[in-house]
Amino acid sequence: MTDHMLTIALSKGRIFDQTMPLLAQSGITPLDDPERSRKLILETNAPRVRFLIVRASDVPTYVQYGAADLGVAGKDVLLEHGGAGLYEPLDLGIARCRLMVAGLPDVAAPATGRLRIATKYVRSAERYYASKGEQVEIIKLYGSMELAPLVGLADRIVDLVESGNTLKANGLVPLEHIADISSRLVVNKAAWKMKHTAVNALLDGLRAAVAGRA
Ligand code: PRT
Ligand code: MG
Repeated sequence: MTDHMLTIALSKGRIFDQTMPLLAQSGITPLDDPERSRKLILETNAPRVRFLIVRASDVPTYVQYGAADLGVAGKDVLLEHGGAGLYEPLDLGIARCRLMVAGLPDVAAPATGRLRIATKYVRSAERYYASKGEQVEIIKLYGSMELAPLVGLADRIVDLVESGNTLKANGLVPLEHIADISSRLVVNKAAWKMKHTAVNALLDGLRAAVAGRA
């Protein structure tokens, strides 16, 4: 195995698709397409750079523990992870969406008892309702949050909204805006020191690519 100078953790789908043009402008292109190849380690044209293909929510973990030097993760994922062991030096401005509270239209909060909130964003939801001074019951889900209010599992959901089509298709409406979300470059704190030259070169390339896009 070659001694890789930089290992970058990415998830398949929108983050990979939207990060590739930025990396390409910095001179880095993968030798395989992760949607077609089943490889989880992708070599690139740059002999000392490789990509790891991981679940979106696992990117901060790979970087935190130094299995990857850098990664690209949604702010939603970083808010849940907490950011331990990571620097977040660059907002890539990609995979934009909003973290929102949504629910059925014209449904009042229950007169008694706590509002039930279904979400996979437990920490963000807890923080949001705590900041409003509201006591709620958070119900952790791993996906298809939109279903929860339709079948009486929860009064509201906290989820990402992009076009709003998913909410609309399920008869839900956006109710409250919690945060604007985009994907961030994250760097392992040790790699930031030990591989500063390589990390900085990549960061400069990505910064220029992001600025050129704005
Ligand atoms: O799919 P997997 O379980 O592996 O992980 P993931 O769903 O976290 O990954 P992925 O690739 O779907 O999302 C990666 C990142 O993209 C997220 O962490 C966000 O930062 C960002 N992003 C941007 C989004 C969306 N837009 C988005 N629309 N992530 C998810 N969605 C989903 C949303 O959860 C909802 O179900 O799309 C639906 C809403 O879209 P609209 O257009 O119908 O409003
Ligand atoms: Mg997904």
